[in-house]
Amino acid sequence: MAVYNFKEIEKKWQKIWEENKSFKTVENDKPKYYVLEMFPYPSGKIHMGHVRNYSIGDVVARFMKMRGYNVLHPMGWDAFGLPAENAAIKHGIHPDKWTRENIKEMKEQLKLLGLSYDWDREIATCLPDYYKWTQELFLKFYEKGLAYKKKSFVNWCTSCETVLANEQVVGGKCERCDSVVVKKDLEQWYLKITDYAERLLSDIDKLQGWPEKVKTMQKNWIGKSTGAEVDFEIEGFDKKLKIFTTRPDTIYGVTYMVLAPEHDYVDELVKGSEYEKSVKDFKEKMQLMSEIERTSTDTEKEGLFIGKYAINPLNGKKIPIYIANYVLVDYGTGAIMAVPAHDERDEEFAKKYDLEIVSVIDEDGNMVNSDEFNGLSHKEAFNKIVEKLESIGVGKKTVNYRLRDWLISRQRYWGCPIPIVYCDECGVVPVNREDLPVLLPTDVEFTGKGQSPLTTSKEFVNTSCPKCGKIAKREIDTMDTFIDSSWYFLRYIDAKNDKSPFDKDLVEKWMPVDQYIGGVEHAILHLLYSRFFVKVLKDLGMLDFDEPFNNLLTQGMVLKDGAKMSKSKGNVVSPLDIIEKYGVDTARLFVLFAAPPERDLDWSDQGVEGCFRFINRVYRLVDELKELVNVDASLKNLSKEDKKARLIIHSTLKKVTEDISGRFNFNTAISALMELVNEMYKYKEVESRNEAVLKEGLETIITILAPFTPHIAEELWSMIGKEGYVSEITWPNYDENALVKDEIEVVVQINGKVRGKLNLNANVTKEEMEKEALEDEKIKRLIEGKNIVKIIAVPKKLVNIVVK
Ligand code: ANZ
Ligand code: ZN
Repeated sequence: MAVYNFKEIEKKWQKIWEENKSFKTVENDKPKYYVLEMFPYPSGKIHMGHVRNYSIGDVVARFMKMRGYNVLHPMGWDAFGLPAENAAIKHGIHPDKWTRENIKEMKEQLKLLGLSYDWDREIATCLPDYYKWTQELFLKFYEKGLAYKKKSFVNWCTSCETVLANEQVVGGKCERCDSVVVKKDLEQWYLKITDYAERLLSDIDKLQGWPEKVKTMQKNWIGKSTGAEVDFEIEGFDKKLKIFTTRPDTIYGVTYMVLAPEHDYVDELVKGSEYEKSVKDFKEKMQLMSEIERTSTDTEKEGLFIGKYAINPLNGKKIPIYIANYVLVDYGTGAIMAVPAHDERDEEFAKKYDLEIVSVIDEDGNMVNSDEFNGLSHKEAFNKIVEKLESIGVGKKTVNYRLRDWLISRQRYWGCPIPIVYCDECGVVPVNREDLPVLLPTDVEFTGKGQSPLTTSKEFVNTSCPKCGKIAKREIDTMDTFIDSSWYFLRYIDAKNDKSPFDKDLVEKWMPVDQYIGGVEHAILHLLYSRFFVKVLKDLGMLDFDEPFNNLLTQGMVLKDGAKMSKSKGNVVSPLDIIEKYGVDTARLFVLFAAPPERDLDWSDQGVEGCFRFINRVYRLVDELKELVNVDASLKNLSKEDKKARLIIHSTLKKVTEDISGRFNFNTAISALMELVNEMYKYKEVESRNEAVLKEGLETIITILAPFTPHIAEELWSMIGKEGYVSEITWPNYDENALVKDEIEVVVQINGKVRGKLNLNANVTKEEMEKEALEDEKIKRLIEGKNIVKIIAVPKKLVNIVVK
């Protein structure tokens, strides 16, 4: 008996695919299908999360190819970033070398998975032929006024010694190293994503094929709120204080004002006063606290009076001005009117500092203590008060977004250089196009501290001004790696273009991505930034669509014993070990079978064993019958058993087709396939078995296996003597006729109680059903001597005989 030698089989087919360039995408007239998995950071080793992500994508790609689409399925490397630089600091390996070696290693591992990638389109964001175009895009943003520099308080990781985006600060700590994040005042580059806040928000409605949860996260991140800006006069101060409120209806309840400690006015307001020193101390204290800490509901509200008063523009009331931890400088206007009766944060603060609390809305939601607005519902009052503020020129209705501009400067070496030069005469000057790419120098030192390591390369830093030619200095910060990944899906389409980032017509043809697959951890940033890039590129005339990803699948995690696999927990299962022991087809089958793609998946050694046994079982079945399927046989004169077998074959094909193309229910598709294999084991024992039906069964099993476990599928396909490759056949349609049942089961009831079952011709009429029921021996006995009152027949289901 032949043994399933997965090592040999998998090696053999991977070699054939590679030699034949089986998955190279060439332009043709078939409908296009672009399936994309989020590209990995080249850490050096693949983990189960990768195996799962890429197996899911591979099933989609292989299936859609068999369905007749021209499939684009590329892979590449998100290759800039901190780990490479940390390796340089720790082990003295240059980031470039470290990254290239990791890519090489990981690529070999990915190839072991038998994924249907067009490797000719491979990209790595750290290579000059990629980042040249990242720089080109940066300059386009710059020319459009969408990239700008400003000095501001930024999140500073005390350990990585670099600036972090808001998104990279989690619970007041650095997302990467868990160290405390503080505020630091620095000149930084930003991208003006806030200009696109409204479009990024309203276009979410176009994303029909995205999970609701991801859309909600994006909406909350953009955080639109409608309210008003109101100007308050400050006694003895010539500038007005602008505040943002979502509740202008509560303006009669304002009992104090709060400025963010970093608000521009604060120093001026306390200059030379008795409050100067305490304000300075308070500000210093605030700098050590992260935004999240400051605004957390667990953090005690804290602040101080700064000796000044504001005037309420509607009732002239004099109100004290405070600074406090819970008001942030870069939200709204950085200042608030405090209404302790109707805002919890203000209430907590007012109680602590013994401030007045004035209620302006009663229990029914109607206005009180609000002059002419008394008695209105607070919703009506909202509009009336805004109108009044507008009419007297002290306020207006506004919309505010939580979304901030995207801070992209990193004080790091291993990133895309920002193509900007500083000249004493000309100021900020973009590098000339013909001088791109600005290459990363190699003669740098990695200390891990302070400024970007790029400062240590004299050759890099010192340059001449692109405008006047005099001595000038280069920008030493590099770009956030999220920029690299905001356009990579466009580059795959035209990966070798050396004239521009991509060809417009090709991108028009292939975009949007039909199916994007990746981790939910990218639900906000990467997806938002990619959407932003596409909108800007559209406005630049470089492409002509609004959204990059039509359908999004966020796959669940791979867990072991209920916990995420991690080195620290010591529960990591290495994909390479599994592949060594069982082969990659088993590994793929397990991750696809054990849970639906969106759900978390629990690793189970028995589950893996089970999948391995299943593949063996299929292998033995095909091996036993492989000669038989070549004998001449036809699908004529089928017996009852033959028809039943065909019914199972074709209903499985139908179910699998629907499960894959609908909601990617691979697990239920695979379990249907397992049942089919069982049925074929039974059917082959039937004495009068029909070889044509057997052949159909085997071919169907192998075809269904092809997207899931491609190596064994090809092997079996050749074992049954097929020419060519199963990965290249057209996915068969199921036979409607085979699904038609010859016989149906009809239930017979007497006075509503089930008393028997009849096997009747599938086309039986109501009258025939009644007749058959009354003629059945068992039923006859049961109704003997009784009076038949009524017979009710439900077509093809049931006959109920009512007797007395
Ligand atoms: C008065 C008021 C009364 C407020 C009331 C709320 C309830 P969202 O929905 O998040 O936009 N606020 C404004 N700017 C702030 C800042 N820089 N730091 C901290 N808080 C700030 O919240 C808007 C509300 O948050 C604003 O409306 C303001 O308080 C506060 F019964 O004004 B409100
Ligand atoms: Zn100059």
